[in-house]
Amino acid sequence: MPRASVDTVLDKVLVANRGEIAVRVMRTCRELGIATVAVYSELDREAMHVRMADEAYALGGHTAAESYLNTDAIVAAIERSGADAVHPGYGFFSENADFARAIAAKGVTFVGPPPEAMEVMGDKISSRLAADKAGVAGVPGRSEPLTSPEEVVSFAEAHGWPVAIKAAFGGGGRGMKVVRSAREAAEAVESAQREAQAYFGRPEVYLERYLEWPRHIEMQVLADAHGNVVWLGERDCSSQRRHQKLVEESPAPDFPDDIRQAMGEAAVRVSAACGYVNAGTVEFLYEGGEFFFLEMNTRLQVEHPVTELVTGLDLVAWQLHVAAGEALPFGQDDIERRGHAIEVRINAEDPAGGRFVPSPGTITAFDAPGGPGVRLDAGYGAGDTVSQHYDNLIAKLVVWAEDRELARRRMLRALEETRVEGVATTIPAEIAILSHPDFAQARHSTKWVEECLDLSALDTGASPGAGGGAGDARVLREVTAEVDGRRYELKLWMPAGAVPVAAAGAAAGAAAGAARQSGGSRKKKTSAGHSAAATGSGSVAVPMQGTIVKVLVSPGDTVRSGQTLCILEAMKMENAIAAERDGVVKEVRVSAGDSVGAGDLVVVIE
Ligand code: MV4
Repeated sequence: MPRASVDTVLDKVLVANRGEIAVRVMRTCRELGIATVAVYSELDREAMHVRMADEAYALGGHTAAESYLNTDAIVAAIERSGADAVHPGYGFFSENADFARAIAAKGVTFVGPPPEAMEVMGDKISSRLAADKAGVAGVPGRSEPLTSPEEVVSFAEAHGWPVAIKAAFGGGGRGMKVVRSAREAAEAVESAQREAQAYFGRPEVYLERYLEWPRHIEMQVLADAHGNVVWLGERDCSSQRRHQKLVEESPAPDFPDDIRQAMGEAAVRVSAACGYVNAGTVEFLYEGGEFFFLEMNTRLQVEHPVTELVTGLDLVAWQLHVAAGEALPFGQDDIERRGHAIEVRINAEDPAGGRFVPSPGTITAFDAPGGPGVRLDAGYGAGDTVSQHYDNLIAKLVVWAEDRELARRRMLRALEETRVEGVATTIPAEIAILSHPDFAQARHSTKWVEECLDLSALDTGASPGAGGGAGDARVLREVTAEVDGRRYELKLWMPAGAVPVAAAGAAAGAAAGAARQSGGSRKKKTSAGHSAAATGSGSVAVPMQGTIVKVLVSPGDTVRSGQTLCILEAMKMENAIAAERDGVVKEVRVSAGDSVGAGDLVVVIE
């Protein structure tokens, strides 16, 4: 396939992103002979994507808003570097039509779709209508905004309970409410509208029938500016928690080829209907042999390597070729898919007890896995710091093998080779998922991790597990011992006071890193195992850092175990903080708008 001409059109690409995806994009640029430009925040001056780039420009600032979302600073870096294209990665500006227009106005190529396509797909109601016009059905529902709880009831009486209320201008599952009866409708509508306003700046919500046990299957497409659109195969992303994917694979297990073909053709029709150009992903829910359009992601996705390993195509290279105006030199019949690929996300989060609490800090050691069929896309190395200000994805581990079972075993092998110290990671949760018989036999769905997988006994190395009270924080110490000449690796959980700081291992490193990260201002918390669920008393604490968006009780109120006391917005989600026993509210220590840290006491019940 001819692919050498892109470097005559694009000399220099600025990557308006950070972490693993910026590194990923730069690798392909290097292979294509295109110079790379990094941009960086104050916290990322020494980051891997900066080290990797040919040149780099400071954006200033710490938060995303001050740096990677600062249009003026990025435009200034484009001008100073003389870059002739911008690759946005995912997140940040990748689906921002105004940014794409702003740089196009300067004669700079945006490595992404036309802004009009982003706009059609950016809004759930208009994307549903666009898919519908292309002959691709969404989940049965209504393609107009909801105005009253009565509409929920009349829709459910016609189509059956439960019903999903979704943000019209949202995506990714934030703000979705499931309503199971007429009596829940009013509160669900109010809550959905409030979340939609908080997250997306628009309160409009709409209705769909709620599918109880769907799989999330998405189709990769690639479109050029000459009217060619091809589909490259699906990814099954059903293993997720709180709408953050944990494991992705291709092909989807137990997915008949005639449905694959129909889904691929549907994805191509949706893409063509919105004038799409670039790599893109059309998401579907799949249940009972039927698939329904969910949304289209008009960017390169985190999980794109799964498709790369199965098709042998470099999606970033094809994004660049297409952005340079080349026609795709292959058609649908030329695309071959071979074997099975699985990806897991290694996040700096402590999955103990299924809580997935962010674990920012400095990575003190990072041993990468290797061997046959293993690819690691990392954005950090040993010595790098994961900041609480950005996404905490450290790396993606991707494997390929001839079939699913071989790929599953290869992934477990590679995960066991991987060693990350200094921060807690999702690796123990990934191992639990991959080694579970339900996953091995592909009986999982979008709700499986949250409803069926028991992560309560996970050995995350970051806490001593259940039972440790707040007062006896312990730290993990790993020791090698020989008994009769045989080598053993021992894990010891020592009382924190009994271990010298320098030898305290992963947990102490993580805590110290977190404290340094925030300039020492953040209150130091005990281990992640200390949460509302673990206290078992009338003292209700929040499990993670966030903002209180609503307080539902006042002193003197009688409450029952399980009743929601307040709503915490954290990790992009609203979390209900519930009472763990019946009683009377003695004290309410927070009000709406307060920032809280993990372990902060919010309500006292007597
Ligand atoms: C649904 C659904 C069931 N029925 N819509 C969540 C993410 C957002 N993009 C759409 N989501 C869902 N929409 C109807 N009508 C179940 C989900 C869902 C889900 C979808 C994809 C991946 C993971 C998920 C986890 C829980 C719920």
